[in-house]
Order: sequence, then C-alpha cells, then structure tokens
Amino acid sequence: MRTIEDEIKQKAKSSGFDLVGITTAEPIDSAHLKHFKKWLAAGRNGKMAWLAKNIEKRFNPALLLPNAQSVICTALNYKSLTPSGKIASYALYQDYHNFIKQRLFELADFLKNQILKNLKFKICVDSAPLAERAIAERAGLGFIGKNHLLTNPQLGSFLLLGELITNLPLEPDNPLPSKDYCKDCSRCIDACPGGAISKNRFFDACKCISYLTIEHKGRIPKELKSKINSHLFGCDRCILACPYNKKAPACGNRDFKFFAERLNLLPEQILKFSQDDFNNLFADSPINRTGLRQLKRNALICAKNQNKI
Ligand code: B12
Repeated sequence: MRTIEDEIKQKAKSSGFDLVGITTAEPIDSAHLKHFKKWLAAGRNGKMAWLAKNIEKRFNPALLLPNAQSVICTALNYKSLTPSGKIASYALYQDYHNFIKQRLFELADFLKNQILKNLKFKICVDSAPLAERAIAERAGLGFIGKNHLLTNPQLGSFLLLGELITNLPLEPDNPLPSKDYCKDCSRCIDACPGGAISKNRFFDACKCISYLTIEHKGRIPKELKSKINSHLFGCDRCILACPYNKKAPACGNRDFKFFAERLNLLPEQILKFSQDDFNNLFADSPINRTGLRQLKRNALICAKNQNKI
C-alpha cells in the first residue's frame, strides 16, 4: 500500500528533485552544535558574521516553525558535463534558490490540498538558519564527506539542498549506515587551492576560494591572491577531486536552465563589462547578488595571475 510518505516523495521527484528524504523536527545531534560553536570561536567563519546569529535555531527546526513535526529534505543534482574551471558549476545554472523554493512551494500546496488543510510550513534554501547538510544527512540523503559536502554514494556531491519544515507528522527515513565513507582518501584536501580543508575537519572559510571570491567584501589578502588563480566566482576543486563525483550522473533536469555562455568568460572581458552587460548575463544567477564591482575585483586578480595585465 502506498503511504503518505511515498506520495510526498513521488510528488517531489516528479517536480524535479533527485533525492527526497524525511526526518523528524527534533534537534540535530548536539555534536554538530558543539562543532559549530568551536568553529565560530576560532574565527573560521571569516567576515560571515551572520553565521553567529540564530545559532540555536540552526540546529533545531522546531525553533524555525512552531509545532514543527517533520522536515522534508530534497536535493537537486547539478553536475555539469562541462565544468568551467573559472565559474563554480552551480553559478552556470539559473539561480537555484528560486528554482528550489518554487518547487517546495508546489509541494506545500500539494500537502495542503491532499493531506492537511491546516498545514504550516517553512521553506529553507541556503539563507535560512538551518544546518542543511546535517539535517539532510539525518534524512538519509547522504553522508558529509571530508570536503564538508553532503555526498550521496550514487549521485556524488554536486547536490543543492532545500528543506520543507512542516507541522505534518511523517514517518522518518533512516540515515545511511554509519561508516567511514571517505576512508583514507585525501584528494579534496590535496586539491583545495587555499588549504581550507584539513584532516581535522575544521574548515577554514578564510582560505576557501569560494569564500574569498563570493562572500569576502573588500581587498583580498596579498598572500591569497595567487591561490585564486583563474577562479572568477566560486570554486569546485574539492568537489571535482572527489571520487564519488567521477561516476556520478550529470544533471538530468532540463527545467534547471544551464547558461553555456557563462562557461568561457575571460577576466579581460569582465573588466570591460558595463552594468548592462552584467545584468544581461547574470540576471538569473547567484552571481547577481555578488555584484559587478566584486566580480571585477576577482577578474583583476585573475588577469594579474595570468600575466594578462
Ligand atoms: C556558509 C556557507 C558557505 C561558506 C562556508 C563553507 C562551509 N564548509 O561551512 C563558503 C562561502 C566558503 C561556502 C562555500 C561553498 N558552498 Co556553501 N554554504 C554555506 C551555508 C550557508 C552554511 C554552512 C555552515 O553552516 N557552515 C558552518 C561550518 C561549521 O560547517 P562545517 O565546518 O562544514 O561543519 C558542519 C558539518 O560538516 C558537520 N561537521 C564538520 N565537522 C564535524 C565534526 C564533527 C565531530 C561533527 C559531529 C560534525 C562535523 O557539522 C557542521 C555543522 O553541520 C550552507 C547552507 C546552510 N544553511 O546550511 C551552504 C552550503 C553548505 N553550500 C553549498 C555549496 C554548493 C557550496 C560550494 C560548493 C559553492 C562553490 N562551488 O563555490 C562551496 C563548497 C565549499 C566547501 N567545501 O564547504 C551547499 C552544499 C550542498 C552539499 N552537497 O553539501 C549548501 C548546503 C547550500 C545549499 N542549500 O545547497 N559555503
């Protein structure tokens, strides 16, 4: 017999998600909170001061939605067959925040109409204070690898996450069997240009090319400029190095729009961009939020690294 949980999963998959799992709204294992507090205290969040707000909420979905009972966790595979090397793969597609949110709203409508009229829900995609990888891990979507990414043994870690917290009680899924999925592999640690990933699992955002090119405003420390190499926006090196991604299938969702014209942008082209050029190319992109000024800052560093100016 088909259960409500089966119907929810089928609905989510038919709207384009590659993975769906359910967990309770109970607090996330306190080891995560402990790790997070230690991480902040060590200043590894760089200038992302917003991460120090709502700490308790981040690890307790019930603080994000009163009377929360369940969390429906989803993942969208965004592996590109043609990675750019200069622009992080996720930014080659349309803005995933809107894409995922829209589909989670549709799922909420479905639940409201079919299952619970009095449905209360909260949608989280990236910006909400919810530890998304930890909750997705508990819902059985994958394990958190040494590269700090939620990794599914079959689909790899080119996965974007989104959650629907609801007051609907649902039967939770089990996490994957507990084992050392990365074993003694250290490819992501070796591949990280800035040395942000280490064996002790203490991620140093200040050394991450993604942080430096996307989140870090203002001047980039001199000693890190060469590490940026030709990365104009974000970095996929720790993902590309992961063996789980070698055999993973590419994104099969044709509705998730891919912009091939973003693949081979040159720093010297970006340096000449007007605001209109920028808007035309990145209107529907996570790059839009970062803005032209910061993209030009990155382009200047890349151009100098390549001795182009
Ligand atoms: C801040 C942030 C960043 C920062 C910091 C990254 C980081 N690793 O924390 C920066 C700007 C650098 C960044 C970069 C990227 N990000 Co980001 N980011 C986030 C955000 C908003 C919060 C992450 C966070 O809480 N960090 C806090 C620290 C403490 O996390 P952590 O050190 O990894 O530790 C956590 C776990 O790994 C685990 N853990 C680690 N060590 C240990 C040890 C013990 C003992 C235990 C129990 C647990 C544990 O517990 C911690 C808490 O859950 C999330 C969205 C969200 N709301 O969750 C997206 C998110 C993690 N990012 C995402 C993506 C796609 C990226 C990039 C790939 C983008 C790119 N290509 O440029 C890179 C990847 C860099 C990397 N290897 O982590 C996706 C990851 C999807 C996935 N498959 O996992 C997320 C989930 C957004 C989304 N909705 O899809 N990101």
